[in-house]
Amino acid sequence: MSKAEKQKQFPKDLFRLDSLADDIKRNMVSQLGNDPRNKRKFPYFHALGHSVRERLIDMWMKTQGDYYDSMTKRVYYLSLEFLPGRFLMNYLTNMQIVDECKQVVEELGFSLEELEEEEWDAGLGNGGLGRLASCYLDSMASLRIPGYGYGILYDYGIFYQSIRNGNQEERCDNWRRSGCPWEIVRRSTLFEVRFYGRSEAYHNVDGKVCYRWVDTDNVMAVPCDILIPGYGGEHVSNMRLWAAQSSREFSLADFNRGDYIGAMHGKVMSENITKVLYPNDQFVQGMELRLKQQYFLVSATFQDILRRYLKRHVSLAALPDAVAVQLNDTHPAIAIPELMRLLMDEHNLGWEVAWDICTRTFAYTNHTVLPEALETWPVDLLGRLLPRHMQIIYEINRRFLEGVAQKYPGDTERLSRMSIIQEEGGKRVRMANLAIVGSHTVNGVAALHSHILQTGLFHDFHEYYPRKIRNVTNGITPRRWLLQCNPALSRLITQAVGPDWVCNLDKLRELVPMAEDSAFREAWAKAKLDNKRNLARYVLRKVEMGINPNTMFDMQFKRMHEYKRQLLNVMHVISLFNLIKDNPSAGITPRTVMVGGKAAPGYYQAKLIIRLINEVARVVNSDEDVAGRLRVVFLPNYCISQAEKVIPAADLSEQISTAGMEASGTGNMKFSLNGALTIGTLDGANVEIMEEVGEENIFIFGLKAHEVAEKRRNGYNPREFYENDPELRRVVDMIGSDFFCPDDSGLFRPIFDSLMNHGDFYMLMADYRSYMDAQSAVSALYLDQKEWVRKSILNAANMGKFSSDRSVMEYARGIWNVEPLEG
Ligand code: F58
Repeated sequence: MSKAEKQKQFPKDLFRLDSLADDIKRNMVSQLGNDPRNKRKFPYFHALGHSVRERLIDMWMKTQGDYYDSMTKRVYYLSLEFLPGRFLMNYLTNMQIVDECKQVVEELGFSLEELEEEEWDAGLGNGGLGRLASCYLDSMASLRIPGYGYGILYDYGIFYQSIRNGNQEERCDNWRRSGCPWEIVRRSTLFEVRFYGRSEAYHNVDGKVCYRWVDTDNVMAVPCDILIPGYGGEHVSNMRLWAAQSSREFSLADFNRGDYIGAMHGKVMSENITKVLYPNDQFVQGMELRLKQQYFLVSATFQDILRRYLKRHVSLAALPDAVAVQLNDTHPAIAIPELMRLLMDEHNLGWEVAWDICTRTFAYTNHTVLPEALETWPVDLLGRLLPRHMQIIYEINRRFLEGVAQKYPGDTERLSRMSIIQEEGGKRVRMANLAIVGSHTVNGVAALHSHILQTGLFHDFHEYYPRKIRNVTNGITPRRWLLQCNPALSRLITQAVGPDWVCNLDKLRELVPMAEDSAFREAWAKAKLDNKRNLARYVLRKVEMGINPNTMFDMQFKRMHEYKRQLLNVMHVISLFNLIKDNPSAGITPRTVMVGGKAAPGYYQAKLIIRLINEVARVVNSDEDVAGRLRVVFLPNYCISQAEKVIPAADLSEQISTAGMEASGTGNMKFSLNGALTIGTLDGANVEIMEEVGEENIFIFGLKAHEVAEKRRNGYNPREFYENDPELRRVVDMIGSDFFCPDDSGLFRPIFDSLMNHGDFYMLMADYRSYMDAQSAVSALYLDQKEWVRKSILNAANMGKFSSDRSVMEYARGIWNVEPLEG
């Protein structure tokens, strides 16, 4: 019996499906105080959620018990962000009870889809980094790897984006406003987290100088658990999110003075720590509150980790054999001095022993090479908020630099580059350097990115620690990103190759010969068309615009950022528009260009590009010559639940970042897995996608990473391209003129300037011509539907490598040194 079949048989009886309907009605009464005869959707969604979660609790407890019994090594995934999206369909899919549940819900008078739509996304992350964390939790649970996610329960997740008069507007995302059926809040299990105060030296009983952290301001951390079912529903992991709670109701001193509001102030301020997710993508803002969030997560998590560890161990010496901690970027890197503090100040270990434990416990994943996203904290700020940690960081740095100086005598420049403390421009702590020094392994997230870390950003460290920096290419979970989001295609694939692909994505390779079978191609094309029709209905509902499912759906959905080059996409749209206007009878491949993504609220240029897309859409969509051949849509509020609708409907996936700047990308993998063809640069994981699907099945264009670097070194002149390419000049001039903003003269001038007068940092001008050529090849191929569908099948068929199961196994074997539990 195959693994998938075994899993299919196992749990259904345990899930007590025959009593599901009764439990939903019972929960309507007991959890929500609602009359089940009152057929409102939200309370029914909620009651369904409770009834589903109840069915996982036993398995969850058993899983947690198994960890204790087997004394197995545990993996702690620390992340300031998780992006699970909605839970309902994820639970049902992984429990394999979607059809049964559908039937029960229908008998109660609802469709499953309408209840699904009642759920608000858990948007506790900005983009790729947070979603990756959620995919990895799914894989760890599915592979039976003892993993825990640790993060923050933000009251407000990533903001809700709407578009008014073409501009982005942000609204706060009060996602738990109406309650959340998935969380188990443990109000009586509190951990104290300390801030401020000072570090005090004292002599212990043996006369040794020790340090203690005193006069602190304290906040309580409340754990909130969310169950993470693996595929099959038998192994259920935990995601523990912390919420801040004041350590005292209010200041008695203030209250006694009659200052009631003053007395409440401290309480309100401390609970602010977990109020809101910072909405920046690829940019760090050095705010005190952000550092507080980071330490809050780390302190509460390590109290919990050590508490659990010390239940079964007497000495901390074996911590690295029982615990692996993965730092998701540098955001939780304050964990390194925190563990040192705990080991030395609270458990009386000496520096060398503590440092050895520490560096064998931590591993760090880097997700970016953009300088503005590399975290540094002013020494003043860190020293005020966490005085003892600052002391420890200095000592880590002193010992580290001693080693460096020994290896490279006299090389002071190298010393200052590698130092954890940056001296120039006011002293700051370089968190990436701290994370590298304090971890046994550092990894990039795609082959190219890891290579750039080794040879560029972290080159000094790579020379000093030749085996530390490695690669683990990102992956995505096939459960959510194919099985759940694309039932039409999943059904077809299961018919063709059996059900095992869900846990063994390499199985998709068996689809390769089927690409030559015309009946299979037809069925494949039909699934895509159905998905496009569904999306067209969604678009109509969301933005009141009709789109034609028989046109090519050309999509770019990701955070708005200049390096991702949504502007280059717009430039192509404008060129197509010009082509049609110049020759209204020209035969062009009809396209619907769709773009979606949030811009950080303070990122002016990204917001202006959103405005440009909307103005171009207005002009294009209202032009009679263009009608039926080109349409442009900006879909507001891109989020996980929207991605689940968009991705299955894509024909063309735009992955067009400036080479060398996108660490990996994971949207690229999701689109390709769902049968979209990629147009992209050789950046991030695109390189490996090309290797897997074959050069002939992907549209690659543009400068390569080393060429971008070379051009930057040798002096890049965007005007050269402007002067030599009349088509490009026309597009750029239209953007700079008032063509797209007749009522708001000069509106898009900053975009023109960025290309022409400020050096075109992202090299759109250099890549324009080759992008246009690649787009022409796309258009030509789309007219040959047989070939297009063939390539679409070959794309999905060759995506096995990009399963997060593969990534997680690489971490498990190569970095964490853990094996899946026997099952
Ligand atoms: C993303 N980083 C990378 N950071 O850009 C993307 O290429 C990669 O595929 C993905 O990580 C997963 O490895 C990313 O999403 C953030 O959003 C940070 C949030 C906090 C501030 C700094 C950026």
